[in-house]
Amino acid sequence: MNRRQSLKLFAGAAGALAAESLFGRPGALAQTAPAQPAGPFKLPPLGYAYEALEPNIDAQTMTIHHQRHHGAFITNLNNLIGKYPELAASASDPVPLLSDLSKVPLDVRTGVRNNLGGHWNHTFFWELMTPGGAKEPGGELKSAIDRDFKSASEMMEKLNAAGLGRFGSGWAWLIVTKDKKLDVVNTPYQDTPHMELGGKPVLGVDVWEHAYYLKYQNRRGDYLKAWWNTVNWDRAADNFKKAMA
Ligand code: MN3
Repeated sequence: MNRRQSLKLFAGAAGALAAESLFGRPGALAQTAPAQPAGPFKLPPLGYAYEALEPNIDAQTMTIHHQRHHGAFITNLNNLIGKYPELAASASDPVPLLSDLSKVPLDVRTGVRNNLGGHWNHTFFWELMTPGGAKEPGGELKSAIDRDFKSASEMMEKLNAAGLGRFGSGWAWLIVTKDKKLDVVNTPYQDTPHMELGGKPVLGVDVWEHAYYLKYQNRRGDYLKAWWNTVNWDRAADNFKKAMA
């Protein structure tokens, strides 16, 4: 073995050790991912690899966020069906129930709000991100952003401010309001814009600490800036079109 080969071998061993310290042992995270629970609610696939959004969002954060956090909403929803069987109808489309939570019996309403909201929010969020997407909005969405915010960069600053301004856990959104204008809002916990606001989301970003803490720690603003590099503007344009229909 020459020096170059031995250095390579060493780098590989160090990498394996680093992975081991992060995950306990190599592959442990995948092996201990919670089993898919039985029931109508399913964890939707990401549509890209856990590392695909690096360096903006790291693979470990994506893995835990998708498998554990989103996975927990799925488990909880399938468990809630025992107490509230009508909930099964929301597996194919959660929006009607999210838009009118008063239909949900009081003893399960908070559970439905948090878990169905969380399921909807995260599904929306995964689909809104992509590796190597367009860098800015186009078409009708761009015209509407220019009309309601002057420019995409002003809208992005407002959305960053809404994310930073959400005390504790929640989400920041670009929505189409009931009067078909674009607006930036934030919501607490797993509330969706369909709830009290009656808004239809075009963009949404998770500002719970679990979405960024491993890489950014307390620097939520840095996470928000980096997050824009992951936005799937084609998906945002589709969201806008549906919201305006
Ligand atoms: Mn989350």
